[in-house]
Amino acid sequence: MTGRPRLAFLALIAAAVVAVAAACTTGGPVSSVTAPAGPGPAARPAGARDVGVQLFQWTWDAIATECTDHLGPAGYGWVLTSPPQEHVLGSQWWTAYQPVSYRIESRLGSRTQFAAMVAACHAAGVGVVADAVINHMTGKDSPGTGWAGSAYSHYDYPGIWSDAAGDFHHCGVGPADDISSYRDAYQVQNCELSNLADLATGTKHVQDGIVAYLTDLRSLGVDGFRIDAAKHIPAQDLAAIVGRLPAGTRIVSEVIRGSGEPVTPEQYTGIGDVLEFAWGKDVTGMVRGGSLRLAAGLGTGSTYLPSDKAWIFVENHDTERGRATLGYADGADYVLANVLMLATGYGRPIVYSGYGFSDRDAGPVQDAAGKVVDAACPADVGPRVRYTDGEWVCQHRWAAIEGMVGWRDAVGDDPVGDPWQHGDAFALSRGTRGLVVLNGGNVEVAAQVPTTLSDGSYCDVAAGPAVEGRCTGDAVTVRAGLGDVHVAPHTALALHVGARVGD
Ligand code: LM2
Ligand code: CA
Repeated sequence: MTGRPRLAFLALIAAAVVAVAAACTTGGPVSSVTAPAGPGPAARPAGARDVGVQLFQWTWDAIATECTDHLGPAGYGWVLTSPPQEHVLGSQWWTAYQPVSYRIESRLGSRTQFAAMVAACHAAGVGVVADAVINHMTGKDSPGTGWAGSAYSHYDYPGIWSDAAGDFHHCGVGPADDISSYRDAYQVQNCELSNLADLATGTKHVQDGIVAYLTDLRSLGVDGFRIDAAKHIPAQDLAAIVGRLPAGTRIVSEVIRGSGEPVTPEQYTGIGDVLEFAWGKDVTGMVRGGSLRLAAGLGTGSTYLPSDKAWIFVENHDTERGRATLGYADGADYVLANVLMLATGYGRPIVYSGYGFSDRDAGPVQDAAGKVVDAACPADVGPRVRYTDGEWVCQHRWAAIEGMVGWRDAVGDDPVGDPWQHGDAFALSRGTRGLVVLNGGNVEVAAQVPTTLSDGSYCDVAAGPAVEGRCTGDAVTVRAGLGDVHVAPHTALALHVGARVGD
């Protein structure tokens, strides 16, 4: 694992914080910046803070508050937002994936709110990655009006794109130009994904428009982009677009690995980082099958993207709806998968945070005008296996997950040590700074686990973070290289140098 990309990202956030400070003194649009609630980025070990959180369908105002009050203090490095551009009307969550224009006006908030959110997150030491929908426009066959009032039809977006200007692909496959085979690279990149008007991303005009949109978001302070549907954009087109963005723009391409498919995640590593979908899929099978130790080794083989290019996740908004990966309804297994993700040395982790739903299409709670209501985490923060429709799950605040984010922050780039196994229990260490013990079995494990942590008393941060030297959960004693641990069935225990009792 290399530390350099993390350091670069950290430097980027630091630069952004300085830029925000400058904007404040000159009376810029970010006057409502609040001071960070926790220690600033400088107080943290260099190279850490690589954990992201996808706050799916959270409004800009709600993200701003969360950055200040929770994400920064907990040690999250960056937040992934839902798409910020104008979109089609409708109550479903996926309206965000049908752009009507590149105005930063959506039911998640206005341009001003978006800029204020970025500023607040930066002030809390949290970077911002926006979901960029640039492969396509709408999938509506009849004309309509977007969220911000822009008129459009399927292949005509006044002032932006039109068929007359040659801005759309028409691949000539089937009656509707839809992708029918993922084994055909031409179709995947030139036909339509679910009827969504496919932009001719190879043309200069289209590239100019997309560069203008992404550059505009960068001017609002955004650090980087998740490139939605990157698999459907030829890598050379995406490279041409990204090559024109301001230096330091963070890119993570969404290229879903599919067996036998000609378009692969590896083809996009020259452009930036790439989401490694195989990790979440594989961890799901291994945790369900009780193979925690195997799961901890994921990524050490050669079938995944190189570690320094890969971003991993247990689930995202699509896999959650496809039920292909573990989710909150899986209870303890889901928590263990998240602990493994945060403990591993492979890739960069993204924690997912969504809302309860019984209908796959159901959007988040909206007011009478269709604006999304600000997220509020339940008083009883979880984990639970049941959430009512629209209730915010707030996985990122669950004790074991939040505690492990702090753990990862503390262990930084320390290497993964030799694994230890004892029945259904399994331990993983990171250098001399952290130890995690997972119990995948049905009985409590009581054991003396070898550790390179120095002698002392440590808080089990999997039960929640340490606050001013006091533990939320139990304290664990380390003496002569052995940790005296008791781990309940299907739970984890985590110790690190930054959470010693009394410090
Ligand atoms: C993605 N990544 O590549 C997003 O992560 C995924 O959530 C998006 O699909 C997809 N690509 C397009 O950006 C979602 C959702 C679809 C939805 C589309 C477009 O999963 O169900 O499609 O957004 O809003 C919907 C309808 C579909 C219809 C389409 C066009 O479900 O039946 O197709 O709109 O009107 C005729
Ligand atoms: Ca395409």
